[in-house]
Amino acid sequence: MNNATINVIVRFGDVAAAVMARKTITKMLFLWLLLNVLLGYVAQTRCYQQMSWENWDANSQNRENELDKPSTQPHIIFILVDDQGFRDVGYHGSEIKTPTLDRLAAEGVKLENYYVQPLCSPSRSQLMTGRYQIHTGLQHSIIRATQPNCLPLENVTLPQKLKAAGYDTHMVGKWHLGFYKRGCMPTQRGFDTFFGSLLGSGDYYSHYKCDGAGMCGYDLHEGEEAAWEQDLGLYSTLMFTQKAVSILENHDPRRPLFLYMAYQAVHSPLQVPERYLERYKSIPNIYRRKYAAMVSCLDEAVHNLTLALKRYGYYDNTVLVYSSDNGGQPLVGGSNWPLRGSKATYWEGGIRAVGFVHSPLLVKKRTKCRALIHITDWFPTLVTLGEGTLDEDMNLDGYDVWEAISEGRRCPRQDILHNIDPMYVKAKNGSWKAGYGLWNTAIRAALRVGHWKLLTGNPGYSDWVPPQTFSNQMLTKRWHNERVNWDRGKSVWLFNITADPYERTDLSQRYPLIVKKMLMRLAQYNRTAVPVRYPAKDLRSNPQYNGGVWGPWYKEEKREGEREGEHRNRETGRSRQRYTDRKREELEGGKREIYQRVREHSC
Ligand SMILES: [Ca+2]
Repeated sequence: MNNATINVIVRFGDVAAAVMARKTITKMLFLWLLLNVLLGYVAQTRCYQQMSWENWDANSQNRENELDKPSTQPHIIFILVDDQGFRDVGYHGSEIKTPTLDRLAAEGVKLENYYVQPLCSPSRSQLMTGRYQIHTGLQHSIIRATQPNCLPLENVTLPQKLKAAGYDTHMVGKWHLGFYKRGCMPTQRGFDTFFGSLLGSGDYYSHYKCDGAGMCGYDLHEGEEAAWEQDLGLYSTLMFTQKAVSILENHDPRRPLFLYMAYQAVHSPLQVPERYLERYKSIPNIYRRKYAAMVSCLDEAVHNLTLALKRYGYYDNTVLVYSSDNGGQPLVGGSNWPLRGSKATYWEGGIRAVGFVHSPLLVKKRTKCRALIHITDWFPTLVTLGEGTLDEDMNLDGYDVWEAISEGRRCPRQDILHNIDPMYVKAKNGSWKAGYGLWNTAIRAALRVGHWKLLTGNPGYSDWVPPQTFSNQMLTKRWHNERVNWDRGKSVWLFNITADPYERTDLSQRYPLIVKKMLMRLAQYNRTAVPVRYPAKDLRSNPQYNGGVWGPWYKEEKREGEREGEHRNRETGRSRQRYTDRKREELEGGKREIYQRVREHSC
């Protein structure tokens, strides 16, 4: 092969290589373009899908649904009844008919080992704070109308905690936690609104309350003012229910609601619309008959309240708690039979209460909860249910008992300090010696640990009182004779409450070691007690200095803007006083019927 031939072959090879390279580039270019077209289509399709009106509508609907969605926080309706005795509900074998309470309890969870305090202010203070009386300074008696005293302001309250968790908080009914200065009023302690009385045991129609001679005044309030304009002279059970229904009607059920419904009923004075009395003609004792009628009216009120919960769209997401604040008072018709003692005592009749939870949100319904539950437990239980926060430095005495109630799980509470009251009249027979040098048994105290209950000092009226004791029927003397003979001279008692719920067999002599252990526990608790707050009567509290109205009398907290209002108040004070005087005259003259004529269709 000559050189010319070789050159031709080389040139041909270069051309071929060049042609091959161009084809490859063209192919790659084509594939790149194809890929771009495909990606563009996909992107365009996705974009179209995102921006279509249908999808836009659906998305915006989802966002709205998110806003419309009911809160996961349940509505909390807490019904606190005044002085309803352990026996005074149908399902505890009472002759009093309470079909609503029976049904609500039967469909929910009956609390059959449930404890409160023996008096109004103590129970209410523990409900509001989740703390024992020895930790708030309210361990003695009640907060009296004339005392410059109230639930100490350093305590965070249940409505404050729920409010911080996003709840709207409303209170209707009886406060009884002090009002001597503005900062003590319910609307300053966590409630958005308040309609009710600051004290207890006022007239059910005129809402007029006397606390000793010359200390009389009007006690119905809207917020922090006297509710003169709103007062139609209605029976309070009916009036408070109407107010609660109005709150439910005007509140948005998508927002969590806390309604504290603290009925004046069924505390004395024994007043009730006539038609409820007709059901109890067969009860010979007039006190018991009136009391029974008052309970029936209350039962109807709770019925109307639950109807409103359903009507206005709350019911499915509601936890309703029902509780009495202390035991019944047999002298005015109440009954704790067969429990021992009564209101104001540390016997079971004073502190073991009617209570139940009704809610579609309960896991196990139609059951009885026999776990030890105490009124301080509502604070952590309800704050946790409401998705609120519990800080460790709150030093709560209550436990979250929701799982014990709702699912029947083990209850975290194993004991209850019923109280230590160092101011109560000392028991004559009490001594350090009787308390093995561990405790002065002259001091009034009561402690529960598991099945055991220990009492020291003077626990209070200790008889067992059958419901008809004060009737005009013949009674056996058996129950009355039992008490005085074998209780005289004692200052320590020990009972196994599970085996002996009626406290008939004192075991303190048989089990001295258990007594000693429990006395040591009392002493331990006592080391954590704060000083008792029980100030002397302050005559400046007299309503005559406040336009005839019970209300704050410490003026130093007045805001600048209120100065102007003071002049107006002085001006209107006289006319209010005239109004108050007229009401008193009407009452004293037996003219209550003018109030009773006002519509009383239903409680
Ligand atoms: Ca009470």
